[in-house]
Formats: sequence, C-alpha cells, structure tokens
Amino acid sequence: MTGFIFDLDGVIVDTAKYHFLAWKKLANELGFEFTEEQNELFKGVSRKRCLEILLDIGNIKSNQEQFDTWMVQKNLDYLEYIEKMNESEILPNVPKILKYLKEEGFPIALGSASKNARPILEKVKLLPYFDVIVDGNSVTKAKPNPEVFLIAAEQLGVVPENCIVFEDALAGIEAANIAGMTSIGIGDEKTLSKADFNFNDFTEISLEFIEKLVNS
Ligand code: B16
Ligand code: MG
Repeated sequence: MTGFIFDLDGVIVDTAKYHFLAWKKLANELGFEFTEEQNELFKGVSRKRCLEILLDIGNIKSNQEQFDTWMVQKNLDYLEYIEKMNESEILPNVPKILKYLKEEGFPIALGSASKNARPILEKVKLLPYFDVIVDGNSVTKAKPNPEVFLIAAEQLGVVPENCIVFEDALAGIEAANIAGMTSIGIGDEKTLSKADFNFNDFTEISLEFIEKLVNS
C-alpha cells in the first residue's frame, strides 16, 4: 500500500506570507528590517529556530525570558492572520488531488513543522482528508531530520519506502530522502533539485502521474 504525506505551508496553503508579516512586525518593533528574501530561510524551519535566525539578522542578544516573550508575541500576531483564513487560500488543484487519493483509498498524512497545523486545516476545511497529523507538537527533531515523516509513516501503517512526500522546502526534501521515501518538490526546481520529482505547483501534477508513481 502507498501512503501520501503532505507538508502544510507552501504545499497546501501559502501561510509563509503570514509568517512573514508576523516576523516583520517583530523585527520592526526590535528596530530592524526583515525582507521577503530573508523569509525564504524560514520555510520549513521551526518557530524557535526562526527566532534565533531573526535575532542574528538584527544582531540582537536576548535572555531566555525575552526570547520566550517574542516567540509568544510572534505567534499571537500569526494567529490573528490565520484566524481569517478560509477555503479560498488552498493552493490550486490540492483539493482535486486529495479527493482522488481519498476515493482511491490511499492513507494520507500531514507532516508539518507547524504547531498551528490542525487549526489551519480546520479553517480551510481540509481536516477530514487526513488520517494522520504529525506536526510541530509531536516532533522533537526538525527537518532535515526525518522524524516527522517516519512518525507519519508509522501511524499510517505504511513502510517508508512506500511513502510519497510533497514538500516545498529543501530541508523537507532532504528529510524525505533520508527517510527512504519518494520526494516530490513543489516550487523552485533549482532549490529543490534533490527531489525525486519536481513541479512548480499541483496544477502540473496529473492523476495519471500519481497512478503511474503508485504502480511503479
Ligand atoms: P508555527 P511547514 C513551517 O510549516 C513553516 O514553513 C515555517 O516557516 C514555520 O516557522 C514552521 O512551520 C513553524 O510554524 O510557528 O506555526 O509552529 O512548511 O513545515 O508546514
Ligand atoms: Mg513547507
């Protein structure tokens, strides 16, 4: 049996823009600029690691209490943005693929670094498609460590070799490869050149391609 594992941010929805706005607000409050280009470094990276990188960019030193306060502040701002999300923010063709996989009886998991994954899936009404959710609340090691995908495979009851992972971040592609899974890069082919297959987005992925992949 083949199992399918989806990353969230950049694969199912574009929440990177909301992460960016919340990190930018914090950076500005701390007195420095944060650009969309720098935000690229944050994709697929845990919240804690993102704040460490942000503070490096701003050359800001902090004690543990300040660090924790800024983590909470950023998340509260981010939650305000995702509160307003709805189905219109699902990336093109994602529902069609999920529907097909569900109808064909394939087990489906989410494998995301985000601790907000479940409420986001609820907001965009995709939660019922997922048999398993492995997110930032259930893992201790960040991608490229394969932990998130290995737990997803185990919970799906599918051996890693039979799992297919959709990812938009290099660290995620590396995690899938280390796990021995088939990796499908969604986004810039140059950045994601380590993926087994590359597509700009789901509109380029046909049901025939998935069928072939499963039977190969
Ligand atoms: P949170 P993914 C990741 O989601 C984002 O790409 C990354 O920018 C973010 O820092 C991380 O989730 C943690 O998110 O602050 O909501 O726990 O791509 O792994 O689905
Ligand atoms: Mg992602």
